[in-house]
Amino acid sequence: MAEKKTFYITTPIYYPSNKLHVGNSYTTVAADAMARFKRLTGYKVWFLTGTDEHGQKIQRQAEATGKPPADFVDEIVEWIKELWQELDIEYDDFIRTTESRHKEKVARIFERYYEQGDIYKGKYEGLYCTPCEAYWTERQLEDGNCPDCGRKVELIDEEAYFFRMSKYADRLLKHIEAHPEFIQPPSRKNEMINNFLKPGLEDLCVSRTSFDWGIPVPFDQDHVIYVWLDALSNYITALGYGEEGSIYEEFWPADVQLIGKDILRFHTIYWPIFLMALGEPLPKTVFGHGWLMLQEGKMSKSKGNAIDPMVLAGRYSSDALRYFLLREIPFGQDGIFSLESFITRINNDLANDLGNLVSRTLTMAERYFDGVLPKPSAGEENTDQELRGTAQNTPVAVESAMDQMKISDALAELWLLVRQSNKYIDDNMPWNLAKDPASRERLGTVIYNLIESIRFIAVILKPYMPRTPESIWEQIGISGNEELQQWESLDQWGRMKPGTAVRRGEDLFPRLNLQAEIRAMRADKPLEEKAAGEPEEAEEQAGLINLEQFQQVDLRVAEINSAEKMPKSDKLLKLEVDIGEETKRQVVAGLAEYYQPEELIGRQVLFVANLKPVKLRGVLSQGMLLAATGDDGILALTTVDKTMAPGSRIS
Ligand code: ME8
Repeated sequence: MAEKKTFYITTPIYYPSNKLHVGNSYTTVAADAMARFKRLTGYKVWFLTGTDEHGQKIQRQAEATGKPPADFVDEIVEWIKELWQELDIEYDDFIRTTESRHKEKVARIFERYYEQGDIYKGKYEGLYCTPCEAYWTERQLEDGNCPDCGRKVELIDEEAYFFRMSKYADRLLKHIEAHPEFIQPPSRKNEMINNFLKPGLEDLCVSRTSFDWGIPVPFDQDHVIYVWLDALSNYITALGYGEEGSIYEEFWPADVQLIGKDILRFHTIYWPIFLMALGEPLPKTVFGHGWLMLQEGKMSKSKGNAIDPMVLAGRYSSDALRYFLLREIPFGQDGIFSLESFITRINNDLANDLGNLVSRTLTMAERYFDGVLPKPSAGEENTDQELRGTAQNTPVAVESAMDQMKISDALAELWLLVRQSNKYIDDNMPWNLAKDPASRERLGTVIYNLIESIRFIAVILKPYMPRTPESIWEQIGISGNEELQQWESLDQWGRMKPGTAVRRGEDLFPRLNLQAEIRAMRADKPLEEKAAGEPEEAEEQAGLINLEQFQQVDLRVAEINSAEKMPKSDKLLKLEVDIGEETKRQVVAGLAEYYQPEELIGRQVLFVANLKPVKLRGVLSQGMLLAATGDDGILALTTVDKTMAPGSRIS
């Protein structure tokens, strides 16, 4: 058997300086979707994430809480791991830079640089931004502040080791120019070349002496290794770089190193030079994605304007959050996170498009075929061909988008199939086919095709939303059939077995009330809690009505005395109903497609008695019968479950 192709993907290792926000989750969710996609499509994947635990910033933060740095980071790292579990991040390894497997290798790497003359001792007198852990020159500052984060820089003056960056600058420039895929998206490449490489690379200070929370320089214990040299090495130390029999040979160089554009300089200038000095190959692609912004600007752990992904996933499900992050923002560009756009995506894409497709289809399969998947007929009509064509093209289109790291486009491709399937229902109107026994075979074909299309959708959806397909598989009766959940099973349309038991489950994504969600989240309390504490405000907030408003509707039991078809109308019936008043009410109702006039006589139905009379086709209608309408267009009158005196109030 041929060896599987490998795929190594990394995220930045996060500072455990504070809980992570939805912006940090964005990188990790995107990396997870890529990793899952590659696993699904047959690659042997290694997905690495972790935490960057040393440095002055963490030491200061720990001091501020009165905890030793090691205890301080332990707590946050625990939280981060829980978050990744909550968001279904399926990493293969989680590296902490405080682990000895990392520290020992970084010390050896530093020693080697020193021995081969890449590092020399000197004195650093200059500027430093602690939140970014970055050195700056006077010329690079913006309005006297750090050009990256806009915060104050500090003047430091200490003995330090320096790395001879300039020695490798030309080689790096050549590499970047010869490998257009190295810095992605391409727009970021020129920024690096023009702002940093062309003006000439200065040697980089790679040790500090004014604090001790770091990896000591092995031959000069007053120094700790600069946190970025320490951190960047994680991508190879985690693979066991330098160890006999490690997976390093198998997975390095990385296929994709995913980062935010804020740390592109470290990953496309320092990191490749550190690797060149070790004689190791460079990662194939460093992809700098855009920022997830709030309306008021960039989200940041230290600005205190961060949105807690744990709260969002807890309230709306991790699948919904993952979908939003991956779908809303074209990968690479900046995008705005707002609750409005999040809820709108849930309602439109997940509840209306996907959720309705599944619930309508399964309801019809239960109603018309007792939950047993019918057999499709041999022939195909135009709508069948369209649906099948879209379904068969979708895996190809999704894979091509993913290969170009266009995650949002991949989901857009998948949604074409979701929408095409909904259109297929509307085009074929199964509820009409169900009325005519001669159309039974056609009805079976339509239901079969819908379920097969839903299977395609669920298989492709899995890397992006790992939980939802499980529920779909359950509903379409293939949760025990792993073969039908595989990517390979999409090579052929029609693999669902007729006779499979299918069963409608809970709605995948109930629709949400936007206003209620906005108010509840603003109050930063779950809606239920709020409603209990401040009833009036909560009701108004949630778009609810109070009892008084409800009682303005005069609801009665109406008994149908007579019913007849309205002339020249296929839809309307003219009824006479008794609501306990002296004179009977005349009502025009759109029931003709669902009921024969004679079967209505004598029925007791719920009735709105104080609706303003209107004329329909010139006939006066004095009230309204209440009926339930199903997603599939089925209509059912609402009745009382005991015989009541006509006119009885409903409250
Ligand atoms: O920089 N939108 O760690 P960090 C999108 N430890 N992504 C965002 C974001 C936002 N608003 N805010 C943060 C570090 N990110 C270093 C990395 S790697 C060897 C060391 C993401 O905790 C983005 O990927 O500050 C960014 O690069 C990363 O979080 C920074 O996380």
